[in-house]
Amino acid sequence: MTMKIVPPPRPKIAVSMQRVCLIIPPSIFLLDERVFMTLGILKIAAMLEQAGFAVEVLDLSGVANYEEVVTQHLARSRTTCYGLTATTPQMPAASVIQRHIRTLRPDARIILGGPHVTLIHAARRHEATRHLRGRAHRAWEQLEEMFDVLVIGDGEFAVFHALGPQPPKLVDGDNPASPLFLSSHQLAHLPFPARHLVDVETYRYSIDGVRALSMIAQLGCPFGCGFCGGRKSPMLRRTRMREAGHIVEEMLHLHTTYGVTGFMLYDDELNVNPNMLELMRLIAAAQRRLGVEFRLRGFVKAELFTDEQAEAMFNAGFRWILVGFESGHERILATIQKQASQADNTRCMDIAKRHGLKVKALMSIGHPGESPDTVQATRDWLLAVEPDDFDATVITTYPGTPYFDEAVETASAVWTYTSPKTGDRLHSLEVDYRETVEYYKGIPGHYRSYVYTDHLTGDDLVRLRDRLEADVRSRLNIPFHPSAASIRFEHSMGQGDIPASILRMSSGTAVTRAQAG
Ligand code: B12
Repeated sequence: MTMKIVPPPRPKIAVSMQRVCLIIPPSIFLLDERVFMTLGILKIAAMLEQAGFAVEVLDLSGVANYEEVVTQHLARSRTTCYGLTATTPQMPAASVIQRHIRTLRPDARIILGGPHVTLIHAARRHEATRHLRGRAHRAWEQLEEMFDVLVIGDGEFAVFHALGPQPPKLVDGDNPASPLFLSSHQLAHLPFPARHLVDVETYRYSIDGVRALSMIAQLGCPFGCGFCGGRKSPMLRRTRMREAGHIVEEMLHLHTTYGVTGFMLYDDELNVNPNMLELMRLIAAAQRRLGVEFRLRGFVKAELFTDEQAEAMFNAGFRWILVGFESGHERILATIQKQASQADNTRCMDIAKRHGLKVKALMSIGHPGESPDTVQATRDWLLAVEPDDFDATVITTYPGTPYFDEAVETASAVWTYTSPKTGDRLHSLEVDYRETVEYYKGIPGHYRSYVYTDHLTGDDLVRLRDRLEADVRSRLNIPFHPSAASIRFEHSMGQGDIPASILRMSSGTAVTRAQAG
């Protein structure tokens, strides 16, 4: 099947920069950083390439001496514009990179886009509606000091405004009324992420032994879970769907370009898409045409899951699904605003098993009202439904989550969220995102909790999490994930160029391994 991809209209605004270096900061807290590439910034790269820009991508994922790489690059490159992407836990590394650019290239323009800046803005906007000037305002002002332009929300069109001769401090792609906010229709006509600008071979992920690459097929999740970022950010909340044919086209592109037959679909919830069954049918049909078998993995929402969906997913090549059940306790499920009851969750497990789909259950503790009893209930539920794999994390109250946005300061640097459903409380510590790497799913044994409840301290939560994981794994015979396999690059700083595993350029100027010193 070949579907004609209509290029989006070229942006009609004047740009003053023609060379752009896009930077992916490292995520030192992850077990292995070269598992899933950062697709958002590669979508920006694809738009810029299509518009004729010279684009470099500096992929610092897994690069231990990333500061040296940045300084080496700054010493040699003629680029005068740098675009960084960052989630909240990447901000400390992004801050270090920003400082190096500012010091060595005082005239360069530095742009920040991605989830962190988008969510800080959403949190600040919400504070303003509550007539507050609190921690989100403070975090926003820090970002304004550090960066020349802040791009929030969808970046595909917004980036061209950030590159204009006199860019505004804020380019807002997070407003559905703005032409910068993507519609479903536009989404299906944009270029695929410029994966050729990162070293795809160094990203290693497999599904049932089959090498896989990740994709984003749709955007946005309409639900209001208390722990989830972006419930007040249209970019992350409004669903935007690509046509099924366009998604399959991307799979075929990955199959022919990189030889993969595995696909991890990173959409928040595949079954909020009303056309999900059609998508599954098209994926199955594409395999029949090619005479190959695909293996897929993706997320579903428990209470929306049906036998029909499960059957269609199996026929499309899914053997695994991931489900954010979060808790085995009814009151916690209500507090979270998960919309799924324990019965829904159990039913979802049954459906998956009936259709040969293995389930990875995603669980979290540290919700408002969490207590030894509720953690025990989560353990008991897991043992009762017997998922094929699971993880359990301690929750983090990032900006832009209801747990952050709706909290009030109850002691110095302590913020308390009270559930509107149950009145249960969650306390969190104020964090300086420039300095503190705060994450909830990292290397087991390296957790630190920034939250506590009226019943459990932060240390209790970490201890109970560790015990829950060890107990359930041993009883269900689910091994711990191997941890020694991660790739860390230590780029040797000699006379040579930065290797292609770290730096790539558009227009056929990619540095090859052979050229690299
Ligand atoms: C896939 C995914 C992962 C994958 C891969 C991450 C990766 N390397 O990309 C894995 C499993 C590794 C992962 C891990 C984590 N994730 Co995650 N993840 C996602 C998910 C589901 C999709 C990301 C995506 O590709 N989105 C689609 C692209 C198009 O969007 P985008 O990246 O935001 O990029 C757009 C704009 O932001 C903007 N933009 C981005 N960068 C730039 C740069 C410039 C210069 C410009 C102009 C614009 C721009 O333009 C892009 C195109 O529109 C999102 C939720 C979501 N639906 O977005 C969560 C999400 C990004 N993850 C989240 C979290 C919390 C985490 C973890 C911290 C969890 C943990 N371990 O503790 C880690 C952190 C990982 C890291 N490297 O920092 C949060 C981020 C919250 C925050 N405050 O930053 C999100 C938003 C989920 C949520 N709703 O809460 N994650």
